[in-house]
Order: sequence, then structure tokens, then C-alpha cells
Amino acid sequence: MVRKIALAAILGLLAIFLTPGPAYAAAPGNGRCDANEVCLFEHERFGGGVADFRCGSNYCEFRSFTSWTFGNGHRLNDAVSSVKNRTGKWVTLFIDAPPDSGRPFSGVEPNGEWAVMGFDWNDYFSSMWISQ
Ligand SMILES: [Ca+2]
Repeated sequence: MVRKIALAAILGLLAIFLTPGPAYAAAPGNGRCDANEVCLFEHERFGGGVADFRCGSNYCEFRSFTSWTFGNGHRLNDAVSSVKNRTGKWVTLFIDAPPDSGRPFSGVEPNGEWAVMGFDWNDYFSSMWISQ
């Protein structure tokens, strides 16, 4: 009995380790930075790939940077280098995932933009809130 349980545990662990890694998918938008969207760019000064997001309610949370790409197929996580906020809402970007990470965050005001990030922020963001 003990041996069977141990075998089951080992097989369970194997299944976890042998499962393919996360598949990457394009972020929800269409890869263009349109009106009423929050746009994350791969490079400084709004260059490279674009990941564009809409928020139709007072609050939206986007936690899946680790499985998303910019419109050009490049990985989104830890790769955001500039931000355009084309909404009337606030954008809050987090290093690692909120709210359980306790990691630093920074924000972009309504209709604001962030063309160049300092060393502390560049290529670190992993999740985002858009809120009134
Ligand atoms: Ca768009």
C-alpha cells in the first residue's frame, strides 16, 4: 500500500515536470494602439511590439503577462519599455503579480504616457490594473 502511494506520488510529480511549459498567446488586443486603449510597448519611445488593452468597466486586472506576447510575438513579461495610456483611467503596472506579491509598482495618469523608464522599471513589469 505504501509502495503504491509512493509510486502514485512519483508519477504525479513526473506528470507535473513533463507537462509542457506555458504556451504563449498574443495579449487580448489587436497589436495596434487605438483610442481608448492602454498600450504597452516593447521598446522605449513606443517602439517594437505593442500589447493593447481595453477596459470597459471601472476596474480591470491583467495578470497574465507571463503567458502573453506583444503583437509581434515577442514575450510580454519583463519586457515593457514604454506605455501610452489613451484612456481616462489610471494605469498601475506591477513588478510581479498583485496583490499578493508586495512588489513595487508605478502608474501612468489618465491620457498620459511614459516614453522612457528608468533602470528600476524598464523590462520588469508583469501585471497591470486599469482603474477609474
Ligand atoms: Ca488596438
